[in-house]
Amino acid sequence: MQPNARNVFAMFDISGNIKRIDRMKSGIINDSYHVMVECNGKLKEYTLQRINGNVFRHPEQIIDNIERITLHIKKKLEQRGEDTENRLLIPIHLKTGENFYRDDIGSFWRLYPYIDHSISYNTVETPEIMKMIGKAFGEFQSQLADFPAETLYTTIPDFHNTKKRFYMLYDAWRENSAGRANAETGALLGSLKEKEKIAFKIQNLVEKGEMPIRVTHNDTKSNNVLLHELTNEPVSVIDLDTVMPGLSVHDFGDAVRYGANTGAEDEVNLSKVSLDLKMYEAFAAGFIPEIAEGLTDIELEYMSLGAITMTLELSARFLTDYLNGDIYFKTKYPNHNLVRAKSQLTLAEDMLEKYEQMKEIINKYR
Ligand code: GN1
Ligand code: MG
Repeated sequence: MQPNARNVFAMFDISGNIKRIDRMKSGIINDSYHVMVECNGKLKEYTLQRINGNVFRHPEQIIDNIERITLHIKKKLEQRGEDTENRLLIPIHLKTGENFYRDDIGSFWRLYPYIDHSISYNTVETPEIMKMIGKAFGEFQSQLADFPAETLYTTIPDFHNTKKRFYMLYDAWRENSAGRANAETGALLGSLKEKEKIAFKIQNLVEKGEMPIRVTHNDTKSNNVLLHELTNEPVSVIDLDTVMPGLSVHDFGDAVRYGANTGAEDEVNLSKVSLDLKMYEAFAAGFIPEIAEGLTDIELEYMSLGAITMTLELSARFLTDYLNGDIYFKTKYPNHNLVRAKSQLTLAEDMLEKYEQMKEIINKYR
């Protein structure tokens, strides 16, 4: 049986009495709880999380990565005389000293301070907000520019290896374990396969050693940034589970894929899905100047292709999971992953039509 969040919380080195614990609506991988504690008449808040062990094979390595990354950022903020209170997800330790709790059924739990007075956006409404999200991810990357990437654990190997993602799709199709290989999924797969050449371009450059490897976030959805509730200035970048050596063009691309879509990631009505170039430009305007100093020409050249690549990759990942019987992403209804795969493919096709414009926009930042 799943242990109770209240009992798990009690293992951590926190004093005070729990006032309430609420399950939070969260990402599509982990489970999160908001915990409110009263200590000496003051209320304190925390985020308790159970890590999905199916996705992350070594949660203890993730927590280690996160602790080192957040302490590095803390030092950077202090050097610049910036406030570090209420903006860093530094893992809180157990009473026994470890930085995570492992329950009897093998689940891993971690505890963070809860960052208040901030908002995260599931859908980005305005270019102004999109620009701030870009700025947040850009700052994050620049704060970690001098972090030794090779000392981080690779929490999910080949996470953004687009070629492997496509090959996993082809395997899932052949294995057909959920009996979902049919004309509809076949057409979708065919459409992705047709775009292999463009989808594999960046990975081919990685293999030739032509793309700089940096410490990147790798899951740059808009809801992984906290902005100040009043000023919309970046407060913190969250969901650091996939922070590992990666590519700046992937961080750019994933953020655009998610936040610059005129429809939802899982939009059923495909006529609503397209790339909003204003949002795309706004993200670039926030992101690129923050990291511009360190960017190479090749990264600038492939920035827009990063968006197309990530969108095709996600379409392939969602379709793979659908063919495998929905074992990776949480789903809300039976063909949710299929809907996601179609919607992402539609977005990628629109991006391909707008590719020249996307490149021109990036050229403004050269
Ligand atoms: C997952 O859990 P969440 O929502 O932050 C996934 C991302 C996908 C995203 C698609 C570890 O992110 O790679 O882009 O869903 N995270 C992992 O919505 O696989
Ligand atoms: Mg998330």
